[in-house]
Amino acid sequence: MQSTVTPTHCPYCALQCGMNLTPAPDGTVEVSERADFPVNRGALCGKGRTAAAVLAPDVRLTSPLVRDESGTLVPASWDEALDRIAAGLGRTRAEHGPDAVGVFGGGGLTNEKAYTLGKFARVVLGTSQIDYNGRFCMSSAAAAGIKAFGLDRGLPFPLEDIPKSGCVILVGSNLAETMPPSLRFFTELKENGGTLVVIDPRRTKTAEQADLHLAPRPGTDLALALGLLHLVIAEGRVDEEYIRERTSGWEDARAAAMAHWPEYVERITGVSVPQLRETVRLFCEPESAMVLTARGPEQQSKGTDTVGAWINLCLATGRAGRPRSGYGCLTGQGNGQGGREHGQKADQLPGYRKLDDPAARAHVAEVWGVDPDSLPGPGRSAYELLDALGTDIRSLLLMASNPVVSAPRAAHIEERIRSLDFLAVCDVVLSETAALADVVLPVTQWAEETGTTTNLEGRVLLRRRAITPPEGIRSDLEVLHELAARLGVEKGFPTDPEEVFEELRRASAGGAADYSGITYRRLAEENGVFWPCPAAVEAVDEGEDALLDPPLPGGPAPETPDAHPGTPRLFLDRFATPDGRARFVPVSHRAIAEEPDDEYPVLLTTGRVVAQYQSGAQTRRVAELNAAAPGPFVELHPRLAARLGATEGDPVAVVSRRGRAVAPARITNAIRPDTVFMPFHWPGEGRANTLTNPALDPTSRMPEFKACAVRLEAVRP
Ligand SMILES: Nc1nc2c(c(=O)[nH]1)N[C@H]1C(S)=C(S)[C@@H](COP(=O)(O)OP(=O)(O)OC[C@H]3O[C@@H](n4cnc5c(=O)[nH]c(N)nc54)[C@H](O)[C@@H]3O)O[C@H]1N2
Ligand SMILES: Nc1nc2c(c(=O)[nH]1)N[C@H]1C(S)=C(S)[C@@H](COP(=O)(O)OP(=O)(O)OC[C@H]3O[C@@H](n4cnc5c(=O)[nH]c(N)nc54)[C@H](O)[C@@H]3O)O[C@H]1N2
Ligand code: SF4
Ligand SMILES: [Mo]
Repeated sequence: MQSTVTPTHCPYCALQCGMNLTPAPDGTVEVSERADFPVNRGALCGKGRTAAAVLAPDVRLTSPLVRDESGTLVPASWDEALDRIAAGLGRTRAEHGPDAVGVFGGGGLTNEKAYTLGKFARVVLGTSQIDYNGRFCMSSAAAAGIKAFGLDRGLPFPLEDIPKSGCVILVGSNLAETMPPSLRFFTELKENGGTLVVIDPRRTKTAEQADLHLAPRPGTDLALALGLLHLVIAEGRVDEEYIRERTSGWEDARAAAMAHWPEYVERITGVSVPQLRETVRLFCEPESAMVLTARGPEQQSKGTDTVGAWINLCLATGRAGRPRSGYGCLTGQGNGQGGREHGQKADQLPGYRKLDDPAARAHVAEVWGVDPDSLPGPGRSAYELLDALGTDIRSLLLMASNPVVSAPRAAHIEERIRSLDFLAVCDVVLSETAALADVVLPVTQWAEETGTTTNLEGRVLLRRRAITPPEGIRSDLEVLHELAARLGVEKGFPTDPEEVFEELRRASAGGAADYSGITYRRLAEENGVFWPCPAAVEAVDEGEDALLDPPLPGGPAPETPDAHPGTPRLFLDRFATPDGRARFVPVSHRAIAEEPDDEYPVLLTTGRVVAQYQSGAQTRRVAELNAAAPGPFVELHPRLAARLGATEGDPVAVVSRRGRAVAPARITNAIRPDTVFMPFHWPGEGRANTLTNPALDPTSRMPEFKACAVRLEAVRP
């Protein structure tokens, strides 16, 4: 075993905080501060600090499991488990055709794994039916970003630009809990004289830091953004010159905003006209300003239009593609950004290429050594795929997601999963979804394998192997290699991550997310490289010259003086649209899919707490985190609690058209009286997703996690 300190990155969220790992003689690993990484400068949240606890053999899977004749999962050899998966998937394909085999991936997978999983689906299985949990995450922001800017990269600038801005509007992000080390950038913003506006139906830890907190009714952010744009126009704060020179489509967007009078917007959102005016003042007076969205406004059945409306606000005021200004999305999962670029998405090929673009198909087919016509077309989105399990889709290979806990309308999805002919799950722990599988494969984790991730800034990072994985565990790449071979494809599925990355570089070359100039060596020497990063400066199209930025300190390795420095800041000279202009999108307010009524009079919104991660599959196995956040709860206003006759800690039933969940009451003034909040980290009785509405955004296919109608019932303890 190596005994040196290995600098690497956290396994959890999209900040990808830098950390040092040191193996101890007893087989455990110590996580310690790594100060040289600019995103967290040594700081870690409790999840990152305790991440090594999930490496322990007593909480993780240590052997493949197969379901025996009595229906119990029992340990099996790798050969038996892999043979069973190949037989299960192969049988479905033979009997029902390739599209009856589904693949579901995750934004926690490294770029190498996401790339290989997408290739495996299209080349080995020949199925179009692949999607991933990122659909539930930032797909609305991605769709809006592509419409407006021609490109989707979470933040178009490094986090270190935030303190230099004049004002930041944070829409539906609770980053004090979801990305704690990033709070520092906002504290520095205020120290530098900038202001912070937070928009959240709850007065969260993040909202407590704000100069101004707006608490709209859940699901009304679209109206709110339109109301702000209306005031920008009415108060003569539009940047006409910028609009003329750098945008298109203003007239229609302007007309749509003019229909959203402040008083009308106040009625929809519950945010007062003076607060709207104050927001406009704070946003427009400084020389620079930013809007950052997270899941609050995005996880709505109109999330794409909502983000579009916030982008319109930025464009109308000349706050995009200029220094210290812009629109950005705070992505979520460890590789939420890279995971959406390299082909595990239903409509996508590596390099952020479109599966229905003949030139993209030809390019990738050549790298893969297959006939372009053999590549399937676009498939279903994540919820639609899960909803089709047991009917159109008979077998599923699932890697790095736990939909039994995290999918909307989860009881229905759980029932769909149970109705499959065959389910195989690769995971590090026996998640609630893995527990339903016919075969479970135990895979290596972050500290045990090398791979790249791309953080919320578009910074590609190298996670390094620091320890040897336990005997009997294999990597996701080894699994896909073995399955490909068993399904008749001997070549093209290497198990060495660097070899995969070398192929990914070629596949992504010339695409929107171009990684061709990035190598493992550069990543080891620099603190990450921002994409697009074409192979050499000469290779860049003239039209893309503008994407070139001055090198970051530490720039390309000296041995490769011609190397492209990467692109920390996007759009400074032109947007990534064909004419270089950003596009306004005309949008109008519409209601959420399920408005409260007499039977279901209260709004439910959902989200996260600092000590648990996602479906909790990993963090519920860490004692320190469980002590801090032991179980689900229903956050509600004293007025609602009084009406129920509930006091702090009493069990409360939350009932929607999809089901019923029970959890203890947490009574607080920090939430709107018409709204309750539940975190979604737990299975069982308190599972928030039993209640949520799978109404989908028409463009991004994002479900409406953030707003549905419920009623509350007192439960006799
Ligand atoms: N501790 C922790 N950190 C995480 C994660 C985790 O599970 N746990 N997950 C990671 C991932 S994958 C993601 S995507 C990010 C998510 O990061 P965030 O987006 O910050 O997390 P959420 O708690 O889902 O939602 C943020 C806020 O949106 C508010 N909200 C609810 N409805 C609305 C609405 O209609 N409008 C507005 N404006 N706000 C609303 C909620 O009250 C909540 O405070 O966090 C990442 N970091
Ligand atoms: N109600 C409600 N529901 C939500 C949300 C919400 O705000 N409200 N947010 C949504 C969002 S933004 C997201 S991102 C999803 C996330 O929800 P999930 O997709 O369920 O995410 P995780 O819980 O992170 O599941 C990842 C699983 O993969 C395993 N794993 C981790 N790393 C690896 C790896 O390298 N390989 C393999 N094979 N397995 C690995 C973990 O152990 C875990 O079991 O939830 C969504 N669901
Ligand atoms: S903020 Fe995110 S990346 Fe940083 S330590 Fe916490 S979970 Fe890990
Ligand atoms: Mo997410």
